[in-house]
Amino acid sequence: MTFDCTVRSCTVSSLNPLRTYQTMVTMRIYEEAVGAAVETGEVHGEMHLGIGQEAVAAALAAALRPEDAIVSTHRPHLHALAHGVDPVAMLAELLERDGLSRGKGGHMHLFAPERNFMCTGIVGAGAPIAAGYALALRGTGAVAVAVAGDGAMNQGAVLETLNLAALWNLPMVFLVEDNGYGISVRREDASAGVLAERGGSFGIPGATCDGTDPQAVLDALEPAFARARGGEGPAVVVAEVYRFRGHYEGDADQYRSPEEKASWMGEDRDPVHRQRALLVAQGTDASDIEAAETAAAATVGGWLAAARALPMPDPARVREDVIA
Ligand SMILES: Cc1ncc(C[n+]2csc(CCOP(=O)(O)OP(=O)(O)O)c2C)c(N)n1
Repeated sequence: MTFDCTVRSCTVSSLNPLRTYQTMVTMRIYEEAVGAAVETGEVHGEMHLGIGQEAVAAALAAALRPEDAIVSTHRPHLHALAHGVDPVAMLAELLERDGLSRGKGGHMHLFAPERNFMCTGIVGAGAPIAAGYALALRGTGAVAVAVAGDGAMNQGAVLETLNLAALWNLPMVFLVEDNGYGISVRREDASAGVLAERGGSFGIPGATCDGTDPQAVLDALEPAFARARGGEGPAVVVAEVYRFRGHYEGDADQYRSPEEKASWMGEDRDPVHRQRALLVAQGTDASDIEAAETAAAATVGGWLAAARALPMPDPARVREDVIA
């Protein structure tokens, strides 16, 4: 099964606002459902959700082609959905069932080789892996995306990969979701300079965009993807976002003030509400908006039921896929 983020079928650079809204609502409900499963004890262990970062994923869905590769982070679900990774198999994996990684990976080790998708919980480690994909894809017109948080941009692996990507002219896009924090550490206290300029001395161009607006993100991504597809090498795109939940589910989250949270999470800046407001301002029929919301909820409800119907991992298969 794949999640049809129909925003991907756009042939021009402007997103279909209603379809984009439905995609973003679907993504939010998906993450909320996973959060609820953590709360009820259905899921154990750390869980990092992408709630608040839906606009980036929706734009990514529009920019990506099926043959592209993407290596995500410890906050991977929305990027996986954007690249058409099977939403039921992923949910099953998150629910500790026989899912995408046969129950052996969990939420930070999602692998969908048929979609050229994977993620890693080692901060910054996705960049060199994405460079490997890019090396394999070089000359084909396909692109490898390395997703990073603002915190990851200070990791040696990312800085080394920026160098190699420029040196080897790799078709890569470094997509940085700058949510202002690496766990509890503010970007200002950890990062020197401007993140979009990190590749500057290697000759890599960078752009910063409003990560709460899917069209703004796509406007920044498109030239980066076009450059990489055209054999001109890598680019950096930084999307300024806010994570609405703690770093992980259960995080006491006392390092962010109520005022700061309110300034990002109010209806005027919440990406999902913003997209809805855009539809209203454009005169979209209220019944069409409601239909999109109903369809999103029904879709995720169906996925949840399908995932919960899958078996628990078979202990007899525990040694499969393990290489010593
Ligand atoms: C190499 C490494 N160091 C530390 C950690 C622990 N850790 C997990 S997430 C995280 C913060 C990452 O921040 P950022 O890259 O900004 O991503 P965000 O969580 O904000 O999405 C850290 C330090 C890790 N997983 N890997």
